[in-house]
Amino acid sequence: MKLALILPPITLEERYNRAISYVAGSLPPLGLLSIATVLKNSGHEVILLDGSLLTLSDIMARIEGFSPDIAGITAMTIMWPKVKMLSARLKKRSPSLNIIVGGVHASIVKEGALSELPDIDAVAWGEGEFSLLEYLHNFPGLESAGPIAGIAYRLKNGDIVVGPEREPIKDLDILPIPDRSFVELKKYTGAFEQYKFLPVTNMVTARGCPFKCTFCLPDLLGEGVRYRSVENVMREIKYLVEGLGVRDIAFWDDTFTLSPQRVFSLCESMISEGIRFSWSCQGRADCVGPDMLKIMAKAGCWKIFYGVESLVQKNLDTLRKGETVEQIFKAVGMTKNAGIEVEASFILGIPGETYQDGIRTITLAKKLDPDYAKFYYLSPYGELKKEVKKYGCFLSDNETSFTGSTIIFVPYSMTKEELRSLYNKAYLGFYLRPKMFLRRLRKSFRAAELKKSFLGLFVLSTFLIDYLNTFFKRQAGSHK
Ligand code: B12
Ligand code: SF4
Repeated sequence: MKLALILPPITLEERYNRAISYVAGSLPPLGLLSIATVLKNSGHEVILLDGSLLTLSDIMARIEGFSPDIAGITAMTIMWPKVKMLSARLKKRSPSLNIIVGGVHASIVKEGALSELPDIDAVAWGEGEFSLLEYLHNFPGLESAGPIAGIAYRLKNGDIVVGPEREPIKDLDILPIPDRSFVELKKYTGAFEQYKFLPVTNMVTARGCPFKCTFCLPDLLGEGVRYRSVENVMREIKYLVEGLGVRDIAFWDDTFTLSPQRVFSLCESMISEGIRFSWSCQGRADCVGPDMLKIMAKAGCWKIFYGVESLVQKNLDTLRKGETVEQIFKAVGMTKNAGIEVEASFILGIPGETYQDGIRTITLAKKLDPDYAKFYYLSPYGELKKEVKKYGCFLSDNETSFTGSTIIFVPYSMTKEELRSLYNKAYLGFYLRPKMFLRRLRKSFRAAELKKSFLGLFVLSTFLIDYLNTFFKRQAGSHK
């Protein structure tokens, strides 16, 4: 069977916002890579078209040349309208092309996608490797195939066959290592804070997260956490570093530091096998300790990302983050002591958060002093989305606005102007500090870092312009 796996065309400006797009970047779509490899190994002919790098006309031209039987489209929420547009274009070009949609947003809406998107034939939720394999196995005889786990599909008479839940893949080692020949690795530069050295790429060593933060979707790929074995992870690292010349790996596990024992084993293997590369990962403040951080640094870890969210305890509790402000300060201090850089992200506009709370988070963020800080407006996903209207004004249901860089929710506890002013104040206050200038100056001896510094300054100037604009408008308003 011939299959084209597609991430819809989306620019960095559409993914984030104009200002952030200058320092943003993208890395390969790991979900599609994993699926492509499983299908290829089963004898299917597969191409992967990544709309982070390709335009709509590039994609249509590649489809024209390849003439697939099936198109599999992936999408996060922000890409959902693009799926609608792309599926319509594809169907118009070739009415017999079968279109299946999967990924994050499809896993939220499940069979509802079939009524939302008239041009798609099927939708898959959760892990896609074996669902899609089974779908292909039954294709083109779907009319008599019966339910397929993890998939809902349309019959010719318009009826919909909804399959049961698919069991999460228990042993991740049965999955092949994602074959990077489906993409041009060197074309991906990653965002500012995603690499220290180029070429950089991404991989995952586990799936799932045991925590239940209200704004998140921890069970997307199935409940609970599943780990790949250390040997299996090491094979992928060697393939990337020794085989493909990758110098930096971003581990995209939800919480890489979840199991201390496993982190130790992984780091010990990286050290003893002498593979030279830098890497970064995502951690939680309550899942790190000094010994763990020390061995991570020794194994090449240069940065840990912490989703801090807020530095006001009541707001952390509202989000059911399960961490204390004290733990966050301690974890960041320990990470820096181990010689690892820190990236922290913060959410502004949490239900019940006041303007003063926001100011306190910004002030404390400066005290916390991570190397990189990102500030987001609350984009309610998960549990919070269902009840968000209880806590404030929900300004837009349009999926494209769920970027975290657009205001779509304003809690009753502050005004929209206050929220916007907090966002600009946060970026300007955090980055326009002598300490940050000195830090960047020290790094800027390397060409890649110098470029980052210039782009960073440019982005800050756009925040400054927006801040001044809002300030003068408010002044003019108060003189009327
Ligand atoms: C790494 C990561 C990032 C990275 C890079 C993301 C990127 N740009 O691609 C960074 C740090 C930059 C990032 C940023 C953001 N992220 Co993010 N991120 C992740 C994370 C942790 C891992 C993604 C991943 O690669 N997973 C591993 C692969 C194997 O899984 P997968 O892609 O889902 O694919 C599987 C299935 O979905 C399915 N599948 C996928 N596609 C298809 C297609 C077909 C046809 C089929 C059949 C099946 C199928 O099969 C695959 C294999 O089993 C996820 C959480 C998670 N655990 O997935 C969040 C996640 C994707 N991010 C999320 C969010 C909200 C964001 C932000 C908007 C945060 C914010 N500011 O508010 C930003 C903005 C992103 C942007 N604008 O592009 C949400 C998405 C929510 C949503 N409804 O869209 C997630 C789910 C986390 C959460 N909050 O719950 N993110
Ligand atoms: S925010 Fe992080 S810790 Fe919380 S549920 Fe999501 S992935 Fe897990």
